[in-house]
Amino acid sequence: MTDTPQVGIIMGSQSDWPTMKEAATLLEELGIPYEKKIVSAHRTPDRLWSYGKEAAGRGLQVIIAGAGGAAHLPGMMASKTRVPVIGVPVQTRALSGVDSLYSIVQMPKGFPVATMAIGAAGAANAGLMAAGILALQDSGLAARLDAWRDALSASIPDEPQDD
Ligand code: RP5
Repeated sequence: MTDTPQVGIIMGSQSDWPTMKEAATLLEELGIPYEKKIVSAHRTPDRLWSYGKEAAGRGLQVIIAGAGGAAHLPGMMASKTRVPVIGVPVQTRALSGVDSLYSIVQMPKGFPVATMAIGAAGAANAGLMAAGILALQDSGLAARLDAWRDALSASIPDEPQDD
């Protein structure tokens, strides 16, 4: 997207993208400019450091950080910037993402990460959470988010159907 990004979607690996794409899809649907980057706590620590150092100055308002396994990316990013960090635990093969969840959710006092559910639903909700935060200062976005929520509610049938 060409507009200055308001949201940064970062992930530890290319393999996280199918999950994190859910967040990107929501941001696109709601017309929120974002960027997406691979930033690994373990493999590219210098990239993590400079991304965190520059985030606020570049105008990022929310960072969505997804990682799997020993998922230190969201917490390390929260230690480096005051921009709110939403953490997405990516589902893993070995431990089903419980490892990712535990790595992200138990932050020490002082450096919060708003932790979502494991996997695709968590990534989509991260996009919606970012939208809700930005909508506090943007009435146009607030209206689009309200309409999105109303459409979801309207799509739920009253009764279950046979297959
Ligand atoms: C983490 O290790 C990444 O966030 C990813 O979820 C996991 C596995 O990475 P790859 O080995 O697939 O690159 O750092």
